[in-house]
Amino acid sequence: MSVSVSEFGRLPSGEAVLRYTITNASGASASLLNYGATWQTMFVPNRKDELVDVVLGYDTIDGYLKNTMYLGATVGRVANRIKNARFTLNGTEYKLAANLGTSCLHGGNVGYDKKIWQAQIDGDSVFFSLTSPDGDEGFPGELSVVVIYSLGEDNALSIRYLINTDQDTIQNMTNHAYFNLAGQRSTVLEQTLQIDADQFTRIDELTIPTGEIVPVRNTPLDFTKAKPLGRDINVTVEHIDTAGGFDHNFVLNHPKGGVERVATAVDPIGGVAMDVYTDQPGVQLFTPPDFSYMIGKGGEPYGIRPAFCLETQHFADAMNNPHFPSIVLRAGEVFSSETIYRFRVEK
Ligand code: FUC
Repeated sequence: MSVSVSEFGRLPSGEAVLRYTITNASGASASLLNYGATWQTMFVPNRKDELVDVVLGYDTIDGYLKNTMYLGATVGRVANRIKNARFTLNGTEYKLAANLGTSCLHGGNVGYDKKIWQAQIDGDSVFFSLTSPDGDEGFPGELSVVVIYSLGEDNALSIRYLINTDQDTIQNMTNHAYFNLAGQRSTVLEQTLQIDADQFTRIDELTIPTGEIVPVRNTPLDFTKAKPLGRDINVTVEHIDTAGGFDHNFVLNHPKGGVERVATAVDPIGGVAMDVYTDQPGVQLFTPPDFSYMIGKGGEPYGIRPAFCLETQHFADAMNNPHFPSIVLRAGEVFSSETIYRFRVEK
């Protein structure tokens, strides 16, 4: 196992953006940027033993500066939508930056995805830390965040979060990797997905939770048995059409609690499989319709149905739905969570 560091580019301010690459003994590797604590590459072997880069991204910092889709970024302080960009905590209403219509999306105008993080190599891991000031995008309390990426010899990338605050606040962070298990330029429609979730949180036409927790059974959101992503992606129920594809939070079954396998995706052609493990209660499945406007790695545009995201997190808009698991972090408490994306070859 080795960790190397190089300059990836410079911000308009002249500040250097650094790239950290962790490589294991078999040659699999993960690259991470201190800009947005971003997961930039993940090279893993396929059935022919070729190394395939299974996360979408850019070769230059310019791509990331123009990136409005959070490719590989660490998202915070609160992932996904907060309805009407406001919430109430301890009897006080907080107004947040509204950067998606009237909602606050992925932390506001300048979320953690657009910040330079402090980075440190520790053994086989890269630690990224960030201090988010009191009032950042409207959120109360100074939040201290550490995100730790580690690569195992078993081709598993672990992402750990350690978060604390000096005042009661809310937090719900995730990583926004876009996966394509076949590599950079094909559709993911044939790739199969299984999610261990018997329920999902219903959304409205603006992709905001209605508050209902609904069984997946007899709906296109039934991924309890593996099925190709393309099978039900064009249906007109559960706002799959208005969302442009899947953009839904699944309520994970978590039979044992703790960090456990919650989803598996497979590319039947190349054979790359990915198991997702987490202790989080939910996972947002997002399948963007069309990235052909986006020039990705290799200087070529991405296309139609280019990837899927499995963003492990608490449920969207939890503060405005008190029956959802709480995202409140109290002063002095430490929130700790882990998600692992483990890659293997299916014979
Ligand atoms: C996902 C989705 C959102 C949004 C964003 C870029 O998290 O849930 O709808 O489009 O990605």
